[in-house]
Amino acid sequence: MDRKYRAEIQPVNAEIIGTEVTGYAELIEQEELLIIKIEAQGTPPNMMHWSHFHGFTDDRKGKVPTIADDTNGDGIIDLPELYAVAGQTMVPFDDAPHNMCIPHDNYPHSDAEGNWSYSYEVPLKDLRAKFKEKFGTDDLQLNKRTVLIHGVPDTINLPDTVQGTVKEYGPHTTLPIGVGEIEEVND
Ligand SMILES: [Cu+2]
Repeated sequence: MDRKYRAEIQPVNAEIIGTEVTGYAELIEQEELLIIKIEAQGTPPNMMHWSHFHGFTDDRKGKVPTIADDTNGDGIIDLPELYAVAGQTMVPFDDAPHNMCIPHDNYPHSDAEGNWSYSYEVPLKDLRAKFKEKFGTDDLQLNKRTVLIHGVPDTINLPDTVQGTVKEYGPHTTLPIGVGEIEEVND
């Protein structure tokens, strides 16, 4: 039987980017496919946005961070502060989620209005195998994961206290701007 999940995306760091990121993600877990759909609004326009599901490997449920989670008090939730609350990066919403390759450019791009949508049908067998290789279990535990949208333009001035470098990508690419908690939907 299909299992259906949904996340309502909440704005994070809205004061920094000047717009509020909203939208939703829908995930349908079928026998052989994970069908993913994301609709995002209010993201900085005309740029790539890294997007993933995040989570913990110790059964904790990932949460949307609040300003209370800004542990270094610089007024910004950066990637390390996000990890502590929403969990680490797990599966990308890119051109091959089942490869679980994170640092690259093949992520959704926002239009001139700051909107974008994403859809993908992921082969579950491949995704579970890769997930097990990386995290030691093939149980995706989708109802404990968070949906993340990242990315602000380089023109936004970020203080030196903001961390979050992944390979050649800096804090502008990885800055969290929208987070949603994935819940199972029964309808
Ligand atoms: Cu992420």
